[in-house]
Amino acid sequence: MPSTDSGERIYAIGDIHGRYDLLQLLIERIGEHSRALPPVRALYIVLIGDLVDRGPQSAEVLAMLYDLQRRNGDVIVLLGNHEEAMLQALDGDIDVLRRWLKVGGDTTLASFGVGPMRRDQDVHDYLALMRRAVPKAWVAWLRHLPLSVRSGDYYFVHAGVRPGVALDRQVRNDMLWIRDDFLTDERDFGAVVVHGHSITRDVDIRRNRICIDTGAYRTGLLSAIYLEGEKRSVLAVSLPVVMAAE
Ligand SMILES: [Mn+2]
Repeated sequence: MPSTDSGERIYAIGDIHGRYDLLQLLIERIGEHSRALPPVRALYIVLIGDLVDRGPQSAEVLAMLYDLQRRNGDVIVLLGNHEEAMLQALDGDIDVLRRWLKVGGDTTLASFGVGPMRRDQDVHDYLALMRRAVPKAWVAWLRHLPLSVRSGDYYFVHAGVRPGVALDRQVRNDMLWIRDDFLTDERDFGAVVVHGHSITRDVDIRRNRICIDTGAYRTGLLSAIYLEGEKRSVLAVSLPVVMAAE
């Protein structure tokens, strides 16, 4: 059986995508779960990335995690491809900005009080509105989020890894975006890869990887996996699906 580093209790939470309500519930559930266990040397909560976009409350999700991880170093937030797109859009990459707005960036901006871009609006004026709406401290924090973290036989990353490449040689683009080449590969990757990015109905536990993205924004189901030594179990919370206002 794979194992975490000794004395480490880890809860890894899947893609949140603006579902602040589910994140709050799951953090409460994790607290109850952990309090019922014997004391442990170290407890970590790992967020697997894709905090923002699609669901209605991205600003609230960022506020909560920014505060939590400032007060408590045991919260580890990994970068997802949606945070990457948001950062590149804020940096002024207009092509990425236009693409990002179509994959849920519009709802993220709405949660910051920025309405849709008007047809007659200059894209640079719109960019200026965006930059004013998103707190600078949050942007700086997002910019420095790590891509991966490891404990014992487990390796945590947003999308996955390139099969056949050592874990310490993985490249950013694969770690944030890879799908089929990773998902269909049954080889040992050098550790059990815990990832999100590709939605499955339930937490999908395989020999070489564990997918924890249960599509919260469209299923109303947010999942986490608990890992401690050789122990593991799934925690999940669900609420009705909330579509962002158009
Ligand atoms: Mn993703």
